[in-house]
Amino acid sequence: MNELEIELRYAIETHCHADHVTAAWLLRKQTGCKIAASAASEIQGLDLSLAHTDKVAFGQFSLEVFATPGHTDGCISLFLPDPSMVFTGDCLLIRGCGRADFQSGSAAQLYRSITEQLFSLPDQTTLCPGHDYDGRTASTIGEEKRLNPRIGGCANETDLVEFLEKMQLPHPKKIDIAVPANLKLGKPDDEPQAPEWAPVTTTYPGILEIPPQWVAANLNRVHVLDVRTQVETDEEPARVDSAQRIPLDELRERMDEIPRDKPVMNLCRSGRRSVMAFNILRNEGFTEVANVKGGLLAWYAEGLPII
Ligand SMILES: N[C@@H](CCC(=O)N[C@@H](CS)C(=O)NCC(=O)O)C(=O)O
Ligand SMILES: [Fe+2]
Repeated sequence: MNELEIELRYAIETHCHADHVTAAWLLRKQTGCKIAASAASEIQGLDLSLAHTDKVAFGQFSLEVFATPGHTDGCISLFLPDPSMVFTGDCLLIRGCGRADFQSGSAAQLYRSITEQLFSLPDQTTLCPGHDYDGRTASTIGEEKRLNPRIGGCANETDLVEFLEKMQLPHPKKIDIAVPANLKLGKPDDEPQAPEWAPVTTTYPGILEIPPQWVAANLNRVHVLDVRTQVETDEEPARVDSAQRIPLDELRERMDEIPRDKPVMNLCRSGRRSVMAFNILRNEGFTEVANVKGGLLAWYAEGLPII
């Protein structure tokens, strides 16, 4: 999210899930977003309790809350009018629907939520369900009205109620872990600790990154590894004080020369090739290693000291 400069405003739970543990608590810890769900979900520790017809604004958009009970009695769906999209949680799924045989579910209520509320949205509305067990991500309201095998076509309430009763699905494999965890927002029992050796952040591909300003201010605590080529350093001899130089193409052979008593901060011209050095060092068992974000170009741009 940092990379894409996206600010996460809300993590909205459509209901208290029964088959996987929500990431809401970790997302809030990481980003400061607010966690929302319906009051009827009985989830504890919410920043925002939502009710039918509430609106959740973000940027130029606003999500409208629909109470769509049936799978659980706290289920909500979220409707975005333009572009027309609806996030249905486990109420209406792609060619399926939520089951109604646990967590105060009711098949009759589910029928009403789908037919009276979701099916009253425009046919072209994109439907994004909470899960899809076959990897599909979107459908439309019109498609599900026609083709949903449980509630599409001419299905009436009895058809759906009978269908759900007769399915006899096994309980979700993780229900005994997921429901209690989700009632407390997915807060882990053992909280993951931020690394103490440096204020690193993790990029989307899993690279630990460190701002050049922090490295410059903590040079005595870290080992800077400059992996530029010999030609580059001949042409541009300026370097970070105390930096060790090992060109990237010699790194694997010269691993023994890198001290292991301090965190290693990899540096190159632009911060691209030093990512490769990060991966090489990680494979060699270095745990406290990071990539200096933006490399020497960022170092110069920040006016940080060089020799
Ligand atoms: N195979 C899944 C099934 C989970 C399941 O039952 N999911 C619920 C949503 S929490 C459901 O409504 N499923 C509808 C269906 O499978 O048709 C698991 O064990 O985790
Ligand atoms: Fe669910």
